[in-house]
Amino acid sequence: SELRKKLIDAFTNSKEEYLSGQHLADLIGCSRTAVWKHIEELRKEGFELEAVRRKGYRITKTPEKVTPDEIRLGLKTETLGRNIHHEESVDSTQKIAHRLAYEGSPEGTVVIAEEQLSGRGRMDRRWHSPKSTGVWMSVILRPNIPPPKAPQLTLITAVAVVQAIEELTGLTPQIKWPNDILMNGKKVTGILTELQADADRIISIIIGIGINVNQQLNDYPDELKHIATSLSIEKGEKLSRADLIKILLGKLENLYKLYLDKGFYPIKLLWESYAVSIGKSLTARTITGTIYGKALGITDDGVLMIEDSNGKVHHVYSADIELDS
Ligand code: BTX
Repeated sequence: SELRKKLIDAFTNSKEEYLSGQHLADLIGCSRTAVWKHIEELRKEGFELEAVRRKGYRITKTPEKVTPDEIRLGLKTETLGRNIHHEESVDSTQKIAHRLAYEGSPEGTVVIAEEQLSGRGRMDRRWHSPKSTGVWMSVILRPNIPPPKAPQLTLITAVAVVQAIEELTGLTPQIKWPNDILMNGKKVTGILTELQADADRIISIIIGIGINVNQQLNDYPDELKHIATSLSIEKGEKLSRADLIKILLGKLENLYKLYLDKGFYPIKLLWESYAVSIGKSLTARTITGTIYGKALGITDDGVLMIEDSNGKVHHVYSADIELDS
């Protein structure tokens, strides 16, 4: 609202000095009760305010937002993130990115939301995306590749996310084929790759990336508490989502260029160096059935190879993987 904007401006101009309720009321032209109400609203939005008798209010902490300005500041990419849509609350950033792609938004367009009300995973599963704690982002790419190669983009993105997390935290996550990124065996990131394509040509690829950044264990619903983690839980400190996004867009752009230039092979080597599943016994649930066996690796196209107990090698294009313990 207009009053809220004036209130924020007043605090911005006060440069951390205390502002009394009466002074604020005069500045923004409302009653002291109204000032108090707006201050309560700010607290609900994530601001922390200190109130000291006879002195007034002071903002001690702002909610960490990822505004386009904050992301563009210092961004080193040529195309990725040059066009940013930032939303407060959406169903799913994928939905918005699909519409933008359809309407012709350029390659590198990024949709970021503070919160997703129905963030989605693969096969209509849900992705828990609480307010201002994670990176909920969709990236539009328009590679000139045939549709069957699209899953490679998931693997490229996984490598980019791992490299970005490494740079930001100094910790190295692991990749579980095809799209899970794990720290200490728990999921810190999910990747969802979707397509708009003709029979023989990709029109656009929408890459959805969900990274848990500042959630604490109690922020997760019970069913996720033992399978999910966040960068903050692993690192033991709060981290900047804007920095993570900037680093990630840089890594993704570099790997994407490498891929368009040299093909999937160099990506495959990087991917394998982070993969947790290679050489392990696992269960793969696919649409056509369940395969038990040992993961041999991925093909040059990014397809998972599993050897079953009869020595038969299965090529798996899409599945849920459970590592046998
Ligand atoms: P997935 O199908 O591999 O994983 C979904 C499963 O992961 C859920 O069934 C649940 O068990 C678990 N899960 C849900 N939320 C979380 C979470 N926050 N942390 C860890 N585990 C969780 C993975 O699908 C792909 C997720 C992509 C999310 C991005 S966010 C931006 C974009 N917009 C959108 O709607 N989806 C993508």
